Amino acid sequence: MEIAVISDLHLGTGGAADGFGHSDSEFLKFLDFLERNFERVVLLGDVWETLTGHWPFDPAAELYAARECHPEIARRFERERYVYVHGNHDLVAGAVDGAPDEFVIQADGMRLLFTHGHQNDSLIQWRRWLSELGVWLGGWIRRLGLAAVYRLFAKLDEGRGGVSLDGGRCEFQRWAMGAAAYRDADIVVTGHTHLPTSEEHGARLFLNSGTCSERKISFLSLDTRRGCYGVHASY
Ligand SMILES: [Mn+2]
Repeated sequence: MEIAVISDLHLGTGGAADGFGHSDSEFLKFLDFLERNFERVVLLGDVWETLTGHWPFDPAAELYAARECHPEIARRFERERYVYVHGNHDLVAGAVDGAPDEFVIQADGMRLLFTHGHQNDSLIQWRRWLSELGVWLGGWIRRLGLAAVYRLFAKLDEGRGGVSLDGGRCEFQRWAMGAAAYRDADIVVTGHTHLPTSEEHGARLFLNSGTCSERKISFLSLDTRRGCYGVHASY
């Protein structure tokens, strides 16, 4: 089976707090390319930004507003080819659309686990209101044009998330490999970190789809028949 994976689009309601950074028409051409070349396109979480509204804690309203702001992309994602797994910024899609928080498929003798990866973050798991308040404040910092402050907070949050470019020391990858072992998966595919990655851990493979926000484009190509797993990034 040939599968493409994209994640972390953070499609919002337009304006300065919308981190998507692409024109919808250009992005639709990228989706055309994926649809032409892959049987399935997995949307691996943080597709919609539902945490940075003018008021906090109304993610369902933000989800509808974000879709109204990007109507053609929203319609496109309803096609049968797309599989939607929610993340932490679009957690509400679990309740609204029935999007699962993980998805396992078996193809050509390989077992693949798809999960966004926020489940690894103890702040998101145990103090969700606090992490969501932080994201909401981040939205206002961007609206107020304080880009340097926003970058500083993003950097601090990155350090907190236990993400390292060294796969052997990366806590996020260690968590993902544990999840893969638990699900008996040969390959675990994640998003969340915005770092496109491929790293072998013994007989298992860790993959991260990176991000399609902030004017960046990255995606994974998985060909289970040929055993080819590619990371593609424009940054
Ligand atoms: Mn995330």
